[in-house]
Amino acid sequence: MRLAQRTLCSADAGVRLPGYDRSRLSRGVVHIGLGAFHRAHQALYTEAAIRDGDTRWGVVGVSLREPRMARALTAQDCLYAVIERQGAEAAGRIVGALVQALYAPHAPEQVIGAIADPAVSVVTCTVTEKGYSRHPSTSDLDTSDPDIRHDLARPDAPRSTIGVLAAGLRRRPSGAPLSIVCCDNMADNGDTLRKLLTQYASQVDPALARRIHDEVALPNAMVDRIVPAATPASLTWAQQRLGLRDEAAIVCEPFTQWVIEDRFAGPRPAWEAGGALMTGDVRPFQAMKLRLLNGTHSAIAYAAQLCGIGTVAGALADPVLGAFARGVMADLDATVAAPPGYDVSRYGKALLGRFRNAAIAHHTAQIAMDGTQKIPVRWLPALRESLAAGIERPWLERALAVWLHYLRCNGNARGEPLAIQDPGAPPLTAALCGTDSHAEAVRRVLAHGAVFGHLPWPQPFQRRLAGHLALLRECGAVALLSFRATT
Ligand code: CS2
Repeated sequence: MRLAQRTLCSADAGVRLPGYDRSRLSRGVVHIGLGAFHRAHQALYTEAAIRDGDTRWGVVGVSLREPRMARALTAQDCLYAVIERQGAEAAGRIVGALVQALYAPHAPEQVIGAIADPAVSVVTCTVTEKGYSRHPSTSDLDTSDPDIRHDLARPDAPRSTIGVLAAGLRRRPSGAPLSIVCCDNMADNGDTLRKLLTQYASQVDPALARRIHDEVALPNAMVDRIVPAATPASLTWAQQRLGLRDEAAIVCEPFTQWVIEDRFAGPRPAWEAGGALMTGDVRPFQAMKLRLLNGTHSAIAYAAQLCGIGTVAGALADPVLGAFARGVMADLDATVAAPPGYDVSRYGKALLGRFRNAAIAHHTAQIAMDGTQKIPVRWLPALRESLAAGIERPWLERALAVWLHYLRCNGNARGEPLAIQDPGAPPLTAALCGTDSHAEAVRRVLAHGAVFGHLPWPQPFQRRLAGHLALLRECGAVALLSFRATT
């Protein structure tokens, strides 16, 4: 039997139901990017606010890129399950906060109309780092992006995240303040989105740019929860657990965190009901999370991909990769200032525990995607700051070599092909493969300012990187990453 409003009563007795009358929900939030992360994160904080009795916050979910999820959710009355797993423990709930699921190319007017609706005072976004049409080297709006070019020519029929937000804002009556919360893993994510949106608006309609300045708040936010993409196996497991078939079911870790800059233009859901922390300054939380969690994640992902290890927990269980993960984390830990009340080392230890959660299959291929967007945020600021202070970060430098090797080699240690999913990767791969000299490959790849920035990298660092690439080519990842064991 499929999950729907009328079949809710058949859900397994251990599964928590929404517990409120969904017919009383009005729409108050628009979310762009209907992926698993939103459904297992922000939607649950909104669900908690609704459960507390505030029915203004029904969520209109919007997919910009693919129709499958909006279709699946619509077919089950926008209900879906989130099941938290850790070891043998599992706790499931069915979420009722979503009131509508739209695929923007099929419902452009409804999407723009929802953002323009004065009853909607909050828009949240999870569209991945590359979904903001940001030029990687300047962090300005990438006006060569085909979707932005299209939207600038036809602003009333937008395709990009920025274009859709701007079209909705343009149609909003003035005097209806809106808050847009970017929930992607970017440093200063709210400020970045404000800049991109303003740059776009200035080209479409200068009055809109002024209104964004006056009426739109874009708080920075740090989001955290490990939410693997669904697989046929996770959907089947969820079905057994729920007693119902749910095409949108999510299996994720129990941990969740949301730290939000307390800077809103109008009303918002009381996300504190779900444990959100409102604060004056999100930056220390962002730096700690982006470097320690995401930075170590990326290092694990590329090393595991080279070794043919499919999941994060599998990588942590491997002695060499486990030591590598701890080393990268320690290198990153040394570059981070603790947010108030935090012990960064304890935070790091807890992260390693979360990574070891084998009950959720977090695929290293998923984390390895879009490295050219992720590495400049996760590793390079820490590396730059350390080198400028004359400090080597041996594990992090090895992680960088591993990523570059991943981009240039055709297969993993088991001879299986590597399916690199990163639209920004081809120029780096070409730079790395265009020469037999490792030193020259390093020189050429670091010259890609879009990823590595425009300041020169110290020569000794370049020589170390070239040495790592040579060892990777000759002996493979395990040889490079076992270095502490052999010295
Ligand atoms: C991961 C993140 O896929 C990735 O790049 O590092 O999705 C990570 O799981 C989340 O940011 C955890 O909060």
